[in-house]
Amino acid sequence: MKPIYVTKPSMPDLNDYMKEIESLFDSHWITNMGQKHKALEKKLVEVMEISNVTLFTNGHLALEAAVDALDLSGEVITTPFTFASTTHSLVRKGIEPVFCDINDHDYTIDVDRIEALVTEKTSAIMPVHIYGSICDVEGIQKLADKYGLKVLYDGAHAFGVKYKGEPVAGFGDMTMFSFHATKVFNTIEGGALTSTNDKYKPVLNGLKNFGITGQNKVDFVGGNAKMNEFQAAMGLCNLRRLQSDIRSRKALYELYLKRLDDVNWIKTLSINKTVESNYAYFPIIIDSSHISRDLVYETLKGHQIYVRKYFYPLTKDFECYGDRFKHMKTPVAEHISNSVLTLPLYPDLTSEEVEYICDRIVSL
Ligand code: T4K
Repeated sequence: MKPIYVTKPSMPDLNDYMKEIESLFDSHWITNMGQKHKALEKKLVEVMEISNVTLFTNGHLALEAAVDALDLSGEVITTPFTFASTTHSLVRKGIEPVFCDINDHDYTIDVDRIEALVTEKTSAIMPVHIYGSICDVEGIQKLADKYGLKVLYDGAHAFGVKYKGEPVAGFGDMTMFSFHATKVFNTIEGGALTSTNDKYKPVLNGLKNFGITGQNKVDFVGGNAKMNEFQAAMGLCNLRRLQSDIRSRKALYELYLKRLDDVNWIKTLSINKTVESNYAYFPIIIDSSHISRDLVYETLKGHQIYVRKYFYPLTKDFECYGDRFKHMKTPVAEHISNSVLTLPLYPDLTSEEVEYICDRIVSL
């Protein structure tokens, strides 16, 4: 058996990609919002069923641009059970993250705990659609409306997901999607911001291109976060395999469920009936009274199965933050973070490999 990693990026057929990039070798226009960038943005407006899509070179810089575009300041209520990017995007912009706990069924923000964290300094809520689980968008919007707060979703994992039949790209003031190599849809590195509000698109275009709004005009103190043409070409090719990729993921997800759902020391992630999933991740929660999470991790590693502890440690406990956030208690997030493993899941994974992984796990 070859080593099995937690994920393996979807890649198009080489000839398909060569055909897609051929014109770039004629035009020599390889970045700065060229034809491929335009074509991908247009296609994503269709696929994501949303009026405004702005592409970025990666998801993280998209998040930072969103913080600027929404003019966030003071405190933002968010969760620590996430990738470094979510918390860093706030701290790097001089904002104080205020950590709310998560719920223990789909690991998204616990809406019932948000209100107690609102202060005069709160400018927004930044929840995470973790693993592609969709937050309680109605409950969050209700609170945002009550206190006049912005809502910025970190939807890095939620590309293509629908909630009650609605595309997830349209909730809140803005949503960020990551198109990193490890995601359900990738542009190698890449990301996008979506919004139903037309006013943000020109601002975001400025923020990702030095604030340049015309040849002799610079309106914003923007940075550089443009997606290049080779990334966009990869995206155009990968969109053509998206539906079959999601079908393959679903079949493997269901096989994992069949094998692991009845194991009494493992809790799997139940997909809410209101959610049309993209099957991005397969997290399991290990009952430590049976076996420690780290022993499962190490044992699988011994079989060359490289599962990951997404997401451990909590971002608020990162060394770079020292004791700064230690006083903010999030016991559910702490428990999940100490007990979670994400198993390999990607379209090229075979059912035999899933059976092999499950055989190793259930024998523990
Ligand atoms: N918000 C959330 C909630 C996120 O999860 C992320 C990113 C972001 C924001 C920021 O979005 P981006 O700026 O990244 O667009 C990986 C990804 O790099 C990261 O995008 C992702 N979340 C995070 C959950 O996973 P690492 O540090 O775990 O990656 P790495 O290099 O260890 O790769 C994981 C596995 O993937 C490897 O063991 C093997 C496989 N792999 C990876 C790469 C890069 C490949 O087979 N080929 C590859 O090219 O962060």
